[in-house]
Amino acid sequence: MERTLIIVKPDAVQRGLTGEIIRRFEQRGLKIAGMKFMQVSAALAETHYAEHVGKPFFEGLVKYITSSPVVVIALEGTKAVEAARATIGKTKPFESPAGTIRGDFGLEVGRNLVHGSDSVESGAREVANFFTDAELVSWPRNTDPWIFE
Ligand code: DAT
Ligand code: MG
Repeated sequence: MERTLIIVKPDAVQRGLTGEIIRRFEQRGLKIAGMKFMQVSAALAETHYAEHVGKPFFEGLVKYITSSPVVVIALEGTKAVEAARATIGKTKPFESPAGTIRGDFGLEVGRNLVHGSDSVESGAREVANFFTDAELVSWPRNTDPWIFE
């Protein structure tokens, strides 16, 4: 099943929004396949954000994501990537509509609370960057038949 990597970023963890953010994905029907609380190293941050190397905000982005612990979650479900991105909102919180995570809790692009993979390929790659196979669980959820047709 399609997977996406979610990161509850340092600002969201520090602000006590971890539960609220996970709740929104869980309520949507997305299923947790892996989850952990961790400190992201500079090396892992650079791998994760490799597509942004050389951009003016790259250094600040690595500093932000490594500044304090995060919660990383592998989510799966029908159209998991697109569904999670819609729940997250736009890259810039001030442009993000109310009802999205970034639109409800953020203002600035450098404090945008949560990461979600941007394509099916990125989802698979990013989940593998953060989780070993042994950390990912395939499990029958009792509500699956009521969420997945
Ligand atoms: P997203 O996180 O919505 O997938 P992205 O992949 O384009 O956005 O960029 C990754 C992160 O980099 C983003 O969450 C915040 C930061 N960023 C992106 N564009 C930026 C900009 N113009 N100025 C400052 N930070 C930016
Ligand atoms: Mg992105």
